[in-house]
This record gives sequence, structure tokens and C-alpha cells, in this order.
Amino acid sequence: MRIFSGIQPTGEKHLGNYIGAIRQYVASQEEAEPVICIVDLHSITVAYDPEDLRESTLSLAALLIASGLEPDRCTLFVQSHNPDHAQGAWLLSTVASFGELRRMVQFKDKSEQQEFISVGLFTYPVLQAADILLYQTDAVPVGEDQRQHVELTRDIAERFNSRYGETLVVPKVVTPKLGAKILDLQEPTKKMSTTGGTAQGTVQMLDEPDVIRKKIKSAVTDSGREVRRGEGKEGIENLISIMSVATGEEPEAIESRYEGAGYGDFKADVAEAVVELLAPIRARYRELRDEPAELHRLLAVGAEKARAASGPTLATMYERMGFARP
Ligand code: ATP
Ligand code: LTN
Repeated sequence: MRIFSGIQPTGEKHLGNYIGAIRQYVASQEEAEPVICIVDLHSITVAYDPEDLRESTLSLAALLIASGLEPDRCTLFVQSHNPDHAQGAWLLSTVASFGELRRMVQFKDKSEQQEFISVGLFTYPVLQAADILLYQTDAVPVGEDQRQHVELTRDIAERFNSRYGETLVVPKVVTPKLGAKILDLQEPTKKMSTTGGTAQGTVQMLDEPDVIRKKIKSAVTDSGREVRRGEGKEGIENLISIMSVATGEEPEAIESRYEGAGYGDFKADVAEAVVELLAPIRARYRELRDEPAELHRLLAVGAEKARAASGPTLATMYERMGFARP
């Protein structure tokens, strides 16, 4: 079973990224050796600062290791350290159609926020398909917002196989049972987001405990008073999911435990649960950031493992597509 996922080195990583994605990567180490890619080539598709990108790439590597990814039990690497991704994306760009890419919701959303809409932002899902398909991936753990991209990847793989013969594994998307879409605490109709959310409604994984408490205590809820899930109770439902993931307690058990309690007490407990969840990650992150040489070494080992895994697939793609090769 091959597991692959990608995460962008832009901005700070938030609680939605942890619950929807990072937590799944860590858990998948129990069943397989997942391949986790820091997708820096994807991050240049919108306006960015080159110095920030360099810094965020190392920072994300440290955060992923601090969250529980163990370089001996997974392949953790930076996308641009393996040139097969860019090559694979070019080949696959002839197997994806303009019409398919035009329907991508993430492109529609992100292009609205950009003054300059790059061609790279449009073809972004083809690079994502190359990421996944080069590793003959069976399962892709992601949050709900990435489902459409993984479905496109499946269509591209099937089309490649029918044009050129059975070559690529058609991957499945895997979203967590709980927390596949964590909502912004201030606008609980939108997903918590790096680029599109509110600052107060986004808990960053590296926020100080007091900042986390403040954000959770001021979360927007509803005019009712019952701690339970349901129509019109998106804010409370979101907090129940967060608490459930942080403590391991089922949502039903949380609902009955808080029967008759007020929102204030509930929020205070959610805040403590999140502070406890993130505190060890933050501490370990600090230690790792003090050892940049060690981080570079781990990423170099990861890149080598990644190239060894993607190389044979890329070679077969070239061959099947009719390129003359020695
Ligand atoms: P943006 O919000 O700007 O689109 P992002 O946070 O989605 O950025 P990434 O950092 O690449 O971008 O996302 C990493 C992973 O986190 C992806 O698998 C994505 O599905 C997941 N994810 C992102 N936001 C949420 C959320 N609110 N709830 C659950 N999972 C999420
Ligand atoms: N598009 C994804 C990041 C991403 C990814 C991938 C996820 C790039 N390549 C491959 C899974 C598999 C995002 O914006 N979160």
C-alpha cells in the first residue's frame, strides 16, 4: 500500500491543516511508509516572496517532524529536490484537458484573489497529479477541499492507461471521518484557511497558548445554549469536532458530558484541549529549528529515497509515450 500526500510551504500551518491532513500522515506510518512532499513548486503559482519561501520550506519540515513524522518511517522531502515532478507534470499536461482544469473550484477561488493569474495556477492540478502518480500511489490522505483534485488525478491516470497501456495506479482519496473540513472560528460557514480566512478565526499550530485560548473563547456560535451538533449550529459542531480530535472522545460523549452546561465552560475546555494538543508540537519544533544542518541532512536523504521511487515510473511514461531513449 503506497500512501502519498503533499502540503504547501506557504504561510503558517493551522489547526485545520493538522486535523484534516498532518494527523493522517502521522497515523499512516502505522500501516505503511508514507511519502510526504513539501510542495514548493505549487507555492510559486501565486504572488510570493522568495526569501519567505526558503524559510517556510525548512520551517514546514521542522513542523511535520515535530508533529510526529519520523524520517526513518516515511519519505519526507521537498518537491523541487526531485526534478521528476516537473517532468512528469509536462507529460501529463497533454493528458488533461483545458475544460477539466477550468472546472477546478480551487482555481476559481484562488484566481479571484490574485491580481496576476499565472498559467501555473491554472495547471497546478496537473503538477499535483504528477506528484501522486509518479509514486504509484494507492491512497492520498487530504482534507475535503482536495477531493476534486484527486478525482481529476484519477481521470488523468485512467486516460493515460487507456492511451498508452496500463502504466499508472489509479489512487483513492482518503479523508478523515472527523475533521475533514474544520471551519473558520469567526465565519463558521467557510473552511479555516491559510489564504481566505480571518486572522482571529484561524488557530495557527504555533500560536502561543494565550492566543489559542483567546481565539477559541471568541469563536462565533449561535443564539441557542445546547452543546450539540445540528442545523444552524455549525460553530458549535466545529468546536465539538475539534475537541473530539484533541481528546479522542466521541462527539456523542462530548454532547452528553456538556448537557446543561453553558457555551462559556465548553469553549474554555476546548481551548485547554487544543493548547495541550499543540504544546508538545511547538516545543519540539523549537528544538528542531535550532538544528538547520540536521534538517537539511534529513531532507537530502528524503529526496534520494523519493527519486529512487519516482524514477522508474517516469522512465516507463517516457517509453510508453514514444520518446526515443537509449
Ligand atoms: P488554503 O487554505 O490557502 O487553500 P491550505 O491550507 O488548504 O491553503 P495546504 O497547506 O497545502 O493548503 O493544505 C494542506 C492540507 O490541509 C490539505 O490536505 C488540505 O486538504 C488540508 N486542509 C486545509 N484546510 C483545511 C481545513 N480547514 N480543514 C481540514 N483540512 C484542511
Ligand atoms: N493541492 C494541495 C497540495 C498538494 C497535494 C499534492 C496534496 C500538492 N500536491 C499531492 C495531495 C497530493 C493543497 O493545496 N492542499
